Amino acid sequence: MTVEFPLYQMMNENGQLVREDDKERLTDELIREFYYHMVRIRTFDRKAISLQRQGRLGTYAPFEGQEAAQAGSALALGKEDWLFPTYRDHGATLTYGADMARTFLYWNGRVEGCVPEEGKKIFPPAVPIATQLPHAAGAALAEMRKGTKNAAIAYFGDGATSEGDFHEGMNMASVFKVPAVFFNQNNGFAISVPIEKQMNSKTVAQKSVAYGIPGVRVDGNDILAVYFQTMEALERARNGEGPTLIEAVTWRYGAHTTADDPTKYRNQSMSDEIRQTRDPLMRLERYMKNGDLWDEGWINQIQQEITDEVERAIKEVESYPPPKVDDLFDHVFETPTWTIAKQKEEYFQLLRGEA
Ligand SMILES: Cc1ncc(C[n+]2csc(CCOP(=O)(O)OP(=O)(O)O)c2C)c(N)n1
Ligand SMILES: [Mg+2]
Repeated sequence: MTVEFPLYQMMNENGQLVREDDKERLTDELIREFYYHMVRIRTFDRKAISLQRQGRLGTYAPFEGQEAAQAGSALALGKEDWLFPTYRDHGATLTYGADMARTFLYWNGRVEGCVPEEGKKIFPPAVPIATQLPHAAGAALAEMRKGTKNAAIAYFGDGATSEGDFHEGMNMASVFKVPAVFFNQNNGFAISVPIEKQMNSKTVAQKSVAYGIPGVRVDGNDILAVYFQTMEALERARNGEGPTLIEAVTWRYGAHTTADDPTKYRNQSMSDEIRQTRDPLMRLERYMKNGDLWDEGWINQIQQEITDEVERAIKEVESYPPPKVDDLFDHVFETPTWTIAKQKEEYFQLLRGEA
């Protein structure tokens, strides 16, 4: 049986609107906001790789190529919504208001990197694949029971859809009709495993059928499509219509992490080709140029502001007090279990030279 989930686009590769009517939904201000955030997160991402290469940051998971999927979806969120990211979603968390210095600290293994800005409901990145989906379903259920209009969004990759937690989260959310958005970034790979070797379904979006919820397949490099589809999913969530599965079809240009070499499992010429034709920033640039919105002065100004912001964040990170050994043990549970308490005691004995 085939279930068709056509790719939804608002803006084609040449930066032209697919349906002229959509022009009414757009303002120059919104377009500039999209562009600003994509430049900002791309600048962050490139800097993180450079710092890792210089030994100033730990292993890092780049997201270049996925900026439209991340910024577009995060900009659709309301201020009181919950965001459950993975290790590759700093573009989304930064756009949603995560602190940049703390985001760098996360990649230096610092517990401070898991603490969101006051009032921001951003969870620490989930590294165990798909575990954040049941968390998001639970947070959404809690908001529903409290009678708020807040929703939860969970980010996850194509590989995550083969995990039990994906199905458990989707099932729970659909049965209880919770206000959740399951935002999948299909970048074609789970580390070195291409999607065709990982699942038998043609699309991620069609998995929504099994749970009786709306599913949409959007061009994840088209920020307009991502933003408006996420907005609609959030509206359904807030109106009591339950969860939505969004598949944003995208591509990561670089390695899975800085510890990976993608040339071992794929032909990188595909990345070069996508960069030429479907790059999310390039596409919006073409749209802006077509509509006379492109202003070199403004571009240089935001690039300078962003570079300064990134440099300030790095300065802050590098003058941070050193980590405490206690941090290794203290935040696993609210009250440590006896096993953790014992491990901590033994480790301190070792450090004192008593063990
Ligand atoms: C439960 C679990 N199994 C395996 C891993 C190792 N692992 C880390 S990332 C990854 C691939 C995930 O791919 P995908 O969900 O497509 O996300 P992407 O990395 O492409 O953003 C795997 C298998 C893990 N972190 N957690
Ligand atoms: Mg993937």
